[in-house]
Amino acid sequence: MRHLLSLTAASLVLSTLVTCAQAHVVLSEPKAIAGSYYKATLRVGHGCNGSSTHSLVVQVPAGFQGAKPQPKFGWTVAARKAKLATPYNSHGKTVIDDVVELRWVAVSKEAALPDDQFDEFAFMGRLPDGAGPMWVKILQTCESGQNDWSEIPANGTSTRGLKLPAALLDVQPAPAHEHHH
Ligand SMILES: [Cu+2]
Repeated sequence: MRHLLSLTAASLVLSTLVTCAQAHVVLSEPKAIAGSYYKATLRVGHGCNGSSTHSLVVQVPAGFQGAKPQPKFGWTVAARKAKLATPYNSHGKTVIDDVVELRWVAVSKEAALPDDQFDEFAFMGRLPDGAGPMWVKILQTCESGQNDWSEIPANGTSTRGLKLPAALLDVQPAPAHEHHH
């Protein structure tokens, strides 16, 4: 009986940990094709140690072009532009500054996202032509405390063992297409 009880307790702790890892701030579509238009949906699975989320500041990763946020009822959204280190070409024009940061803020205490609920915050844009991992850093601020989702593994893309990993987007090579002459 004693054994059974402690086993149950252990599996409860384990399932809490697993739930949390899956409930970080993650992209609901973590894979996309290079050069495509992509809707990035950030899923916020929990608050900060039980406290409600009232703002989210998202660093648009370098190479993600023309980021445009989806408005959200109950939240203000703002986009900040900056000069790009690497300008890019879009529809025959050179883009030298672009959106680098998006910020959602709950308009009231009531609009904040409770810890026991989840929600999604989305933006769209064009992915670069080159494949590879893209990391989206997010600062989640709560009524009390904050989570800085900005850890990136030293190598590879496994976030195992990281406490506050950035959200990973796996940009995959575009399939070779037929040439029409
Ligand atoms: Cu978590």
